[in-house]
Amino acid sequence: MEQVADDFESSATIIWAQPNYIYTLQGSPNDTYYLGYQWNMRMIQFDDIFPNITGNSDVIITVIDSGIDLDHPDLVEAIWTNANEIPNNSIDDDNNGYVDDIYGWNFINDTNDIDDDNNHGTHVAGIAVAKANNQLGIAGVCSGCTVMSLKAADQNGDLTSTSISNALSYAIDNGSSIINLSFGAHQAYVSQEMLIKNSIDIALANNCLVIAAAGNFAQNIDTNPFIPASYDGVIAVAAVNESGLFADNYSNYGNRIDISAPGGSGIGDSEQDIFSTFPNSTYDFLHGTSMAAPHIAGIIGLLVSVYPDISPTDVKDTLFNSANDLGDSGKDDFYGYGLLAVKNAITYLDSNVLIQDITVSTTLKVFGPNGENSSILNGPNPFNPIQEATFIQYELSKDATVELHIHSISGEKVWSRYFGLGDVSGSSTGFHSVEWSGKNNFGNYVASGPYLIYLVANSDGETVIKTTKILVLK
Ligand SMILES: [Ca+2]
Ligand SMILES: [Ca+2]
Ligand SMILES: [Ca+2]
Ligand SMILES: [Ca+2]
Repeated sequence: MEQVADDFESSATIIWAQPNYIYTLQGSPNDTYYLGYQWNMRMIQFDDIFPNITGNSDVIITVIDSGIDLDHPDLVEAIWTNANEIPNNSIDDDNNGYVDDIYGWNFINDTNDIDDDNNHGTHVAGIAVAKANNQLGIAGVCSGCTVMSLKAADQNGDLTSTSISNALSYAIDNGSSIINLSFGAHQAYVSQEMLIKNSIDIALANNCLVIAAAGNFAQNIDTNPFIPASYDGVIAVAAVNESGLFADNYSNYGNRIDISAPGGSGIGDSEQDIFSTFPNSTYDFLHGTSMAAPHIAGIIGLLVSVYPDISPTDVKDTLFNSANDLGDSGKDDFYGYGLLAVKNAITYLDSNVLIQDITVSTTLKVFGPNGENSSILNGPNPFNPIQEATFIQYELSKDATVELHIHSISGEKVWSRYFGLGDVSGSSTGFHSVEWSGKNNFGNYVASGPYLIYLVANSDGETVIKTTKILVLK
C-alpha cells in the first residue's frame, strides 16, 4: 500500500495521495458483537478501562454452574486445567479423590465430563472471561483471567446441596479465590440447608470472594431469604435492565442486596438482554440475576489482577464505594450500593488501597573507588574497600509504617530499617528509595550471595508484605 501511494505521488497528474489507513474506534474492543449487542459492557464503564486493564491468567474465577463449552473459541484460552493430573490414565494422579479431573469435575453426575448440556454455565462464564479484542464474538469483563468451570447442575439446571458443596470445596482446594454462584432457592424450600452454608463459610475463611445472584422472583429477600445470596459474607447481586434501572419485573431485592449489575430487561426483546457465549461455539441472549453476578466476578478478577495482594475486605470496599449510586441516595434495597462501575473501581483502588510494589535491583553491583567493576564487596580488601549501594524502591498509596528487613538465605537478619508515621523519608504517601550499602547492622559488609528483602507496610491495621531477592556480588 505504501508503494502504491509512492507511485501515485510520482505522477504529474495526481497532486496528492496517501494509503487509505484503517482507524479503529478507541476504547472499544473489536469483538464482532461488542458494539451491536454488548450494551451491558458500556453501562459498566468497560470502554473506559479497555485496553489498559486486563485480567491475569493466574487469577482463577470459579463458575459453579452447568459446565462449559470446552471448545468455544471465545473461552478456550481461559479454561483452567489441573496441572497435577495426567489425562486419561484412569488414575487420580493428584490424589484429590477425582480421577482424570483435567478441567475440573462434574459434581452432579460424578464424572470428569464438564461439557455444558444446559447453556447456562457457558453463558455465565462468557460474561466473566470471554476473550476481548480477538475480533470474535463478545468481550468478557475479565478477559485474560482463568475460569474454573465446575459442573454442579444437570441439563435441566438443577443443582443439589452436595454437588454445590463439593464444588465449593474443590474450588478452594485448587486455588480459586473468586467463586460465582448464579443459582439459588428461597429458604422456605431449603430450610434445612447446612452443607452449602458450611462450605461457603469455609470459602470465606480462606479469603475467597463469593458472589451470588439475588434471584429472579421479584421478591424481598429480607422477608423471604434466597440461598445462597442471603448468607452472610456473600456478595448479593441484583439486576438492572437495558435502561440501567432496577429490573423490577424479575430481580429480587432487599436490604441484603450489596450491588447491582446488568441482567437484561427480560421483556421478550432479546437485544435488551445479555449477549454471551453458548455451547457449540455460538452466542445467545439470556436475562436474569444469573447474568448480573458474573459481571461482579469479572471486576473482582480485574482488581485482583491489578493488585494480587488485595484483601477481600478491600475488594468489597472498592466495589461498594465506587458503585454508581442510583435510586434513593446511598445504599438502597434495589441497587445495593449502586450499579457496578469498573473505571470508578480501578480509580478508587489506585487512590485508596494500600499496596505497593517494591522494586529493587536484583543485583547489588559493586564498584571500586574509581568506578571500576568487580571490586570486592565484602572485605577484607584494604586496597579497594568502596562499593556502590543499592536502592530498595517502593511506593505507598497512603501513609503507612514501614519495616524493611534483609535476611541471609539461612534466615539471619542482617539489616533493618524502620519508618514510623510522619517519617517522610519512608512512611509517607508516594515513592521512596532507601539506600542499602551492603553492610549489616554492625557496619560490616555482608558475604556475597543471595539475600531476601522484606517490606512490611501497615496502615490502619491493614498490612502488606512484599518480598524480593537480591544478589550481593563479589
Ligand atoms: Ca485427581
Ligand atoms: Ca489421571
Ligand atoms: Ca471475543
Ligand atoms: Ca442508591
